[in-house]
Amino acid sequence: MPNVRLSAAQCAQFARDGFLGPIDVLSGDEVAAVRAAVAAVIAHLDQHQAQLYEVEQAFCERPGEVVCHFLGGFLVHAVLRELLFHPHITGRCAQLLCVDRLRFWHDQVFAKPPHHPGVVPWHQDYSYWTRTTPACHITCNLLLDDADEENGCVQFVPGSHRWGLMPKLPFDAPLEAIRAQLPAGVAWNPIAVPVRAGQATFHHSHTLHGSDQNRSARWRRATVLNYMGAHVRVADGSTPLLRGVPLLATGEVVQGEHFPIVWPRGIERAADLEEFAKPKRRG
Ligand SMILES: O=C(O)CCC(=O)C(=O)O
Repeated sequence: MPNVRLSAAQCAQFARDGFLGPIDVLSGDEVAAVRAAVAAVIAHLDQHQAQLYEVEQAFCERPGEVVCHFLGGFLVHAVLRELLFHPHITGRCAQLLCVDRLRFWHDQVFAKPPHHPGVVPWHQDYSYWTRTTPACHITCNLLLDDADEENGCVQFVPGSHRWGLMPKLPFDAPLEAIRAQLPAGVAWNPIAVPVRAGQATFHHSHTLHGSDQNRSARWRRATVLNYMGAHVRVADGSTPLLRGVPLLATGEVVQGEHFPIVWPRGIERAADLEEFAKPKRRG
Protein backbone atom coordinates (compact mmCIF):
# COMPACT_ATOMS: atom_id res chain seq x y z
CA MET A 1 0.00 0.00 0.00
CA PRO A 2 1.61 3.36 -0.99
CA ASN A 3 2.01 6.02 1.66
CA VAL A 4 -0.82 8.40 0.91
CA ARG A 5 -1.00 10.06 4.32
CA LEU A 6 -1.48 13.81 4.31
CA SER A 7 0.31 15.76 7.03
CA ALA A 8 -1.47 17.11 10.09
CA ALA A 9 -0.92 20.62 8.69
CA GLN A 10 -2.64 19.69 5.42
CA CYS A 11 -5.60 18.19 7.29
CA ALA A 12 -5.83 21.31 9.46
CA GLN A 13 -5.76 23.50 6.33
CA PHE A 14 -8.62 21.48 4.81
CA ALA A 15 -10.64 21.78 8.02
CA ARG A 16 -10.04 25.55 8.15
CA ASP A 17 -10.50 26.46 4.46
CA GLY A 18 -12.75 23.67 3.15
CA PHE A 19 -10.29 22.79 0.36
CA LEU A 20 -6.73 21.59 -0.09
CA GLY A 21 -4.31 21.56 -2.98
CA PRO A 22 -2.74 21.28 -5.40
CA ILE A 23 -1.56 17.79 -4.42
CA ASP A 24 0.40 15.44 -6.73
CA VAL A 25 -1.82 12.51 -7.65
CA LEU A 26 -1.02 10.95 -11.06
CA SER A 27 2.26 10.20 -12.84
CA GLY A 28 2.86 11.61 -16.33
CA ASP A 29 1.88 8.30 -17.94
CA GLU A 30 -1.24 7.98 -15.82
CA VAL A 31 -2.46 11.49 -16.62
CA ALA A 32 -1.83 10.91 -20.33
CA ALA A 33 -3.98 7.76 -20.19
CA VAL A 34 -6.84 9.50 -18.35
CA ARG A 35 -6.65 12.51 -20.69
CA ALA A 36 -6.87 10.18 -23.71
CA ALA A 37 -9.83 8.35 -22.14
CA VAL A 38 -11.70 11.61 -21.50
CA ALA A 39 -10.94 12.86 -25.00
CA ALA A 40 -12.24 9.57 -26.46
CA VAL A 41 -15.51 9.81 -24.50
CA ILE A 42 -15.98 13.48 -25.49
CA ALA A 43 -15.28 12.68 -29.15
CA HIS A 44 -18.19 10.20 -29.15
CA LEU A 45 -20.42 11.75 -26.52
CA ASP A 46 -23.57 11.27 -28.59
CA GLN A 47 -22.89 7.51 -28.80
CA HIS A 48 -22.13 7.22 -25.08
CA GLN A 49 -24.97 9.43 -23.92
CA ALA A 50 -27.44 6.58 -23.22
CA GLN A 51 -24.89 4.77 -21.02
CA LEU A 52 -23.70 7.78 -19.02
CA TYR A 53 -25.61 8.93 -15.94
CA GLU A 54 -26.14 12.36 -17.44
CA VAL A 55 -24.87 14.77 -20.07
CA GLU A 56 -25.63 18.38 -19.14
CA GLN A 57 -28.79 19.34 -21.04
CA ALA A 58 -27.78 22.98 -21.52
CA PHE A 59 -24.46 21.85 -23.03
CA CYS A 60 -26.29 19.56 -25.48
CA GLU A 61 -28.47 22.49 -26.54
CA ARG A 62 -25.74 25.18 -26.62
CA PRO A 63 -22.28 23.56 -26.78
CA GLY A 64 -20.69 26.82 -27.94
CA GLU A 65 -21.82 28.59 -24.75
CA VAL A 66 -22.02 26.01 -21.95
CA VAL A 67 -19.18 23.96 -20.44
CA CYS A 68 -19.05 20.29 -21.49
CA HIS A 69 -20.11 18.40 -18.36
CA PHE A 70 -21.17 14.80 -17.90
CA LEU A 71 -21.55 12.22 -15.13
CA GLY A 72 -20.69 8.52 -15.27
CA GLY A 73 -17.62 8.33 -17.52
CA PHE A 74 -16.57 5.28 -15.48
CA LEU A 75 -19.52 3.41 -17.00
CA VAL A 76 -18.10 3.65 -20.52
CA HIS A 77 -14.30 3.64 -20.24
CA ALA A 78 -12.08 1.14 -18.38
CA VAL A 79 -9.38 3.73 -17.61
CA LEU A 80 -11.96 5.97 -15.91
CA ARG A 81 -13.29 2.95 -13.96
CA GLU A 82 -9.84 2.07 -12.68
CA LEU A 83 -9.29 5.68 -11.62
CA LEU A 84 -12.03 5.44 -8.96
CA PHE A 85 -9.77 3.17 -6.94
CA HIS A 86 -6.53 5.14 -7.27
CA PRO A 87 -5.07 5.12 -3.74
CA HIS A 88 -3.55 8.59 -4.15
CA ILE A 89 -7.12 9.82 -4.47
CA THR A 90 -9.10 7.46 -2.25
CA GLY A 91 -6.59 7.36 0.61
CA ARG A 92 -6.51 11.15 0.80
CA CYS A 93 -10.30 11.43 0.57
CA ALA A 94 -10.80 8.90 3.39
CA GLN A 95 -8.32 10.77 5.56
CA LEU A 96 -9.83 14.22 4.92
CA LEU A 97 -13.36 12.91 5.45
CA CYS A 98 -12.18 11.13 8.63
CA VAL A 99 -13.75 7.79 7.64
CA ASP A 100 -12.36 4.25 7.79
CA ARG A 101 -14.35 3.16 4.76
CA LEU A 102 -14.89 5.32 1.69
CA ARG A 103 -17.57 4.70 -0.91
CA PHE A 104 -17.64 5.92 -4.52
CA TRP A 105 -20.60 8.18 -5.31
CA HIS A 106 -20.08 9.26 -8.94
CA ASP A 107 -17.60 10.82 -11.32
CA GLN A 108 -17.84 13.89 -13.55
CA VAL A 109 -15.94 15.55 -16.37
CA PHE A 110 -15.71 19.32 -16.92
CA ALA A 111 -14.07 20.25 -20.22
CA LYS A 112 -13.43 23.74 -21.55
CA PRO A 113 -12.05 23.94 -25.10
CA PRO A 114 -9.73 26.84 -26.02
CA HIS A 115 -11.42 30.26 -26.11
CA HIS A 116 -14.71 28.93 -24.73
CA PRO A 117 -17.09 31.29 -22.89
CA GLY A 118 -18.64 28.64 -20.62
CA VAL A 119 -18.33 29.06 -16.84
CA VAL A 120 -19.15 26.80 -13.89
CA PRO A 121 -21.31 28.97 -11.61
CA TRP A 122 -20.39 29.19 -7.94
CA HIS A 123 -22.03 26.27 -6.12
CA GLN A 124 -21.81 23.81 -3.24
CA ASP A 125 -21.67 20.17 -4.35
CA TYR A 126 -24.05 18.97 -1.64
CA SER A 127 -26.82 21.22 -3.01
CA TYR A 128 -27.06 18.58 -5.80
CA TRP A 129 -26.81 15.62 -3.41
CA THR A 130 -29.53 16.21 -0.81
CA ARG A 131 -31.13 12.87 -1.71
CA THR A 132 -28.33 11.29 0.34
CA THR A 133 -27.67 11.80 4.05
CA PRO A 134 -25.74 12.63 6.17
CA ALA A 135 -23.60 15.14 4.26
CA CYS A 136 -20.40 13.13 4.55
CA HIS A 137 -19.08 13.65 1.03
CA ILE A 138 -15.86 14.89 -0.54
CA THR A 139 -14.71 15.85 -4.03
CA CYS A 140 -11.38 15.38 -5.77
CA ASN A 141 -10.92 17.65 -8.81
CA LEU A 142 -8.13 16.13 -10.90
CA LEU A 143 -6.65 18.24 -13.67
CA LEU A 144 -5.83 16.71 -17.04
CA ASP A 145 -4.35 19.96 -18.41
CA ASP A 146 -2.40 22.66 -16.63
CA ALA A 147 -5.01 25.08 -15.26
CA ASP A 148 -4.56 28.73 -14.31
CA GLU A 149 -6.66 31.86 -14.22
CA GLU A 150 -6.35 32.37 -17.98
CA ASN A 151 -7.97 29.04 -18.88
CA GLY A 152 -10.48 29.03 -16.03
CA CYS A 153 -9.02 27.13 -13.08
CA VAL A 154 -11.29 26.40 -10.13
CA GLN A 155 -11.73 29.09 -7.48
CA PHE A 156 -12.77 28.43 -3.87
CA VAL A 157 -14.16 30.64 -1.10
CA PRO A 158 -12.17 29.74 2.05
CA GLY A 159 -14.37 29.00 5.05
CA SER A 160 -17.61 28.85 3.02
CA HIS A 161 -18.11 25.18 4.07
CA ARG A 162 -19.30 26.64 7.40
CA TRP A 163 -21.95 28.92 5.85
CA GLY A 164 -24.76 26.34 5.65
CA LEU A 165 -26.44 25.00 2.55
CA MET A 166 -27.43 27.41 -0.22
CA PRO A 167 -29.90 26.78 -3.08
CA LYS A 168 -28.99 24.65 -6.08
CA LEU A 169 -28.47 26.73 -9.22
CA PRO A 170 -28.87 25.74 -12.89
CA PHE A 171 -25.58 24.70 -14.50
CA ASP A 172 -25.87 27.46 -17.11
CA ALA A 173 -26.49 30.21 -14.53
CA PRO A 174 -24.13 33.22 -14.58
CA LEU A 175 -20.87 32.69 -12.68
CA GLU A 176 -21.85 35.01 -9.83
CA ALA A 177 -25.53 33.96 -9.46
CA ILE A 178 -25.02 32.53 -5.94
CA ARG A 179 -23.95 35.96 -4.64
CA ALA A 180 -27.65 36.88 -4.25
CA GLN A 181 -28.11 33.90 -1.88
CA LEU A 182 -25.18 34.34 0.52
CA PRO A 183 -25.89 34.50 4.25
CA ALA A 184 -25.59 38.00 5.73
CA GLY A 185 -22.20 39.20 6.89
CA VAL A 186 -19.95 36.61 5.24
CA ALA A 187 -16.64 37.60 3.62
CA TRP A 188 -16.49 36.98 -0.14
CA ASN A 189 -12.79 36.38 -0.79
CA PRO A 190 -12.42 33.77 -3.56
CA ILE A 191 -9.03 32.25 -4.28
CA ALA A 192 -8.10 30.92 -7.74
CA VAL A 193 -5.98 27.77 -7.41
CA PRO A 194 -3.66 27.05 -10.37
CA VAL A 195 -3.10 23.30 -10.71
CA ARG A 196 -0.81 21.32 -13.01
CA ALA A 197 -1.98 18.30 -15.03
CA GLY A 198 -1.88 15.24 -12.76
CA GLN A 199 -2.42 17.28 -9.62
CA ALA A 200 -5.72 17.60 -7.77
CA THR A 201 -7.57 19.73 -5.31
CA PHE A 202 -9.84 18.24 -2.65
CA HIS A 203 -12.89 20.07 -1.35
CA HIS A 204 -15.61 19.73 1.27
CA SER A 205 -19.18 19.14 0.05
CA HIS A 206 -20.28 22.63 1.25
CA THR A 207 -17.32 24.69 -0.03
CA LEU A 208 -18.37 27.30 -2.58
CA HIS A 209 -16.41 26.90 -5.80
CA GLY A 210 -16.76 27.79 -9.46
CA SER A 211 -14.68 28.56 -12.52
CA ASP A 212 -14.52 31.26 -15.14
CA GLN A 213 -14.33 30.98 -18.91
CA ASN A 214 -11.32 29.72 -20.86
CA ARG A 215 -9.65 32.79 -22.36
CA SER A 216 -6.58 30.85 -23.51
CA ALA A 217 -5.62 28.82 -26.57
CA ARG A 218 -5.31 25.72 -24.33
CA TRP A 219 -7.81 23.07 -23.20
CA ARG A 220 -8.82 22.91 -19.54
CA ARG A 221 -10.18 19.47 -18.69
CA ALA A 222 -10.80 18.02 -15.24
CA THR A 223 -12.11 14.67 -14.14
CA VAL A 224 -13.87 14.88 -10.80
CA LEU A 225 -14.27 12.01 -8.34
CA ASN A 226 -17.00 12.24 -5.73
CA TYR A 227 -16.93 10.00 -2.66
CA MET A 228 -18.83 9.57 0.60
CA GLY A 229 -18.62 7.73 3.89
CA ALA A 230 -19.68 4.08 3.61
CA HIS A 231 -22.53 4.78 6.08
CA VAL A 232 -24.32 7.40 3.91
CA ARG A 233 -27.99 6.54 3.34
CA VAL A 234 -30.76 7.37 0.89
CA ALA A 235 -32.78 10.41 2.02
CA ASP A 236 -35.28 10.21 -0.83
CA GLY A 237 -35.90 6.82 -2.42
CA SER A 238 -38.75 7.95 -4.67
CA THR A 239 -36.69 7.44 -7.85
CA PRO A 240 -33.23 5.98 -8.58
CA LEU A 241 -30.43 8.21 -7.25
CA LEU A 242 -28.84 8.29 -10.72
CA ARG A 243 -30.12 7.20 -14.11
CA GLY A 244 -29.99 3.45 -14.59
CA VAL A 245 -29.06 2.66 -10.97
CA PRO A 246 -31.31 0.19 -9.11
CA LEU A 247 -33.89 1.87 -6.86
CA LEU A 248 -32.81 2.07 -3.22
CA ALA A 249 -35.37 2.65 -0.47
CA THR A 250 -35.39 5.74 1.74
CA GLY A 251 -33.20 4.97 4.76
CA GLU A 252 -31.18 2.26 3.02
CA VAL A 253 -27.38 2.56 2.86
CA VAL A 254 -26.31 3.78 -0.60
CA GLN A 255 -24.75 0.58 -1.89
CA GLY A 256 -24.56 -1.85 -4.78
CA GLU A 257 -22.36 -2.36 -7.80
CA HIS A 258 -22.48 1.33 -8.77
CA PHE A 259 -21.30 2.49 -5.34
CA PRO A 260 -18.32 0.29 -4.42
CA ILE A 261 -16.18 0.66 -1.34
CA VAL A 262 -12.94 2.12 -2.71
CA TRP A 263 -10.93 2.49 0.52
CA PRO A 264 -9.55 0.28 1.80
CA ARG A 265 -9.23 -1.50 -1.54
CA GLY A 266 -11.62 -4.37 -1.04
CA ILE A 267 -13.07 -7.52 -2.44
CA GLU A 268 -15.89 -5.56 -4.07
CA ARG A 269 -13.44 -4.16 -6.59
CA ALA A 270 -12.74 -7.15 -8.85
CA ALA A 271 -16.39 -8.08 -9.09
CA ASP A 272 -17.39 -4.50 -9.86
CA LEU A 273 -14.91 -4.09 -12.67
CA GLU A 274 -16.01 -7.36 -14.24
CA GLU A 275 -19.66 -6.35 -13.99
CA PHE A 276 -19.14 -2.94 -15.62
CA ALA A 277 -17.06 -4.48 -18.42
CA LYS A 278 -20.18 -6.31 -19.64
CA PRO A 279 -22.01 -4.40 -22.40
CA LYS A 280 -25.34 -3.02 -21.17
CA ARG A 281 -28.19 -0.98 -22.50
CA ARG A 282 -29.18 1.87 -20.25
CA GLY A 283 -31.55 4.78 -20.06
O1 LIG B 1 -13.81 22.05 -12.92
C1 LIG B 1 -14.63 22.95 -12.74
O2 LIG B 1 -14.61 24.00 -13.36
C2 LIG B 1 -15.71 22.79 -11.71
C3 LIG B 1 -15.49 21.59 -10.88
C4 LIG B 1 -16.49 21.33 -9.80
O3 LIG B 1 -17.55 21.86 -9.76
C5 LIG B 1 -16.11 20.34 -8.81
O4 LIG B 1 -14.96 19.84 -8.81
O5 LIG B 1 -16.98 19.99 -7.96
